[in-house]
Amino acid sequence: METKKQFFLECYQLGIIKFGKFTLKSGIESPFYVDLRPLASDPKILKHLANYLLEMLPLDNFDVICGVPYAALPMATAMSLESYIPLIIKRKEAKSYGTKKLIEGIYKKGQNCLLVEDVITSGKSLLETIPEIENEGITVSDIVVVLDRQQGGKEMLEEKGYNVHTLFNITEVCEMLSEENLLMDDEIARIKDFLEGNIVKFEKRTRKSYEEKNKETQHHISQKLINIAIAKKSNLIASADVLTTSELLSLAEKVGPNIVALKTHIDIITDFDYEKTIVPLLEIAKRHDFLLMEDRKFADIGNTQELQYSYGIYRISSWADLVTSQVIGGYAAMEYFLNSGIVAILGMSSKGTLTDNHYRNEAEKIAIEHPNIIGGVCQNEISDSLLLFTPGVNLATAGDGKGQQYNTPEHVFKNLHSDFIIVGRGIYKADDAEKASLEYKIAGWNAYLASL
Ligand code: 5BU
Repeated sequence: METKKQFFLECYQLGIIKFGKFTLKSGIESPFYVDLRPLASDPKILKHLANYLLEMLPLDNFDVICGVPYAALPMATAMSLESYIPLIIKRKEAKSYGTKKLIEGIYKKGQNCLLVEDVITSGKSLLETIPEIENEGITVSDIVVVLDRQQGGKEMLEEKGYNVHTLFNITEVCEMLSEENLLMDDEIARIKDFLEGNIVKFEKRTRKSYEEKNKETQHHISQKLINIAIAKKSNLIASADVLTTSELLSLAEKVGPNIVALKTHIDIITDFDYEKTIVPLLEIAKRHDFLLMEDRKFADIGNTQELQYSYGIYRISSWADLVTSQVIGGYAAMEYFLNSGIVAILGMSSKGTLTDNHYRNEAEKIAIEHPNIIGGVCQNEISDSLLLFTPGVNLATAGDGKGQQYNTPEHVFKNLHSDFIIVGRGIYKADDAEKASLEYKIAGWNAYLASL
């Protein structure tokens, strides 16, 4: 059984709430914008929503259900289908011909109506709708609302004697999104300010372009990577999580023209052989002009990491332009990756990751200070003195059923100021990996340009 939070996160994936700067009907500037209409386009979600709403209500009290037009109409319909409480329809404007009725459907005077609304703000539109129903001799005792923007509407209607039931409010929404690293602390602070009635300051957060980052970085690998990005108009790193040398080489050949780097987990290659795996891979990388990034995620003391980096069958230091490393071993443990640029793991994309705010901040301090570290992997915005690499990007799906949580290129470039997206299954599992890599390349580049 899914929790209310899981349900909300599914709804969120449909794009029902956006954060940024929005001018409301009233002219006021709001740090968030809600539109629940997309929920009606997902039948499973709409059905679940109807049941969540019905669960909160004393159903025996209602003879009819009515939705406030338009957004709540499909919700009210779904609730009627799930509960067998008959639906009546309220028009936005009375017909200018025929019956001139405002309320359509079968009802009798004296019946009690459950009113359904998608979002409640000041409560003004509900206050206009209620008399139109009551004028037909129907009473309204209860109002059920999907999302309360917490701007006084609920309290105002309760004072007038209506029972107002709300499924979510904006404070809960912020908490749920923050727990999932989907909302940054400064945005939450701005929303809190807004709800307290203060004028919200929208300082313009700007991001650095590749050219600006190139000028500032000292590390030759960052420069190389950025130069390839600019030349190819690509910020795509394909993650080659395949199991054989032939799959690896074939994927590299197909996606090569569209990527800045190929990310490997070299220890999953079952038939690894330096001569047959690495030598041809280096040739393909050179020919298509991309770098090799070994996602080894080192996590030991410096001495062990040094050995793991250069010895054993993989001899990573001899071929990887970039390596990923945890910074759990501390600053000194980062000294020994001399041939590669280090990408530090600051925050992870998996559900329930332990990389909380405190960990991320401490790890980021090391990443900023250490000359061998060129950037970080993170699901949050990080210092713009680092390059930000963001995995967990997929155009088609929100998760993999194994804890991976996906974002879109738009989100990671605009909100996190990412520099590079890392895409695995979105590309290597596609029927046509070459075509998919081109799609991600274009989507990533356009999202980068739009974020400037
Ligand atoms: P996917 O198929 O696009 O989900 O693959 C993502 C790749 O990025 C995969 O190789 C992971 O090991 C890697 N990854 C990640 O998904 N999330 C993280 O936080 C980190 C790495 Br760190």
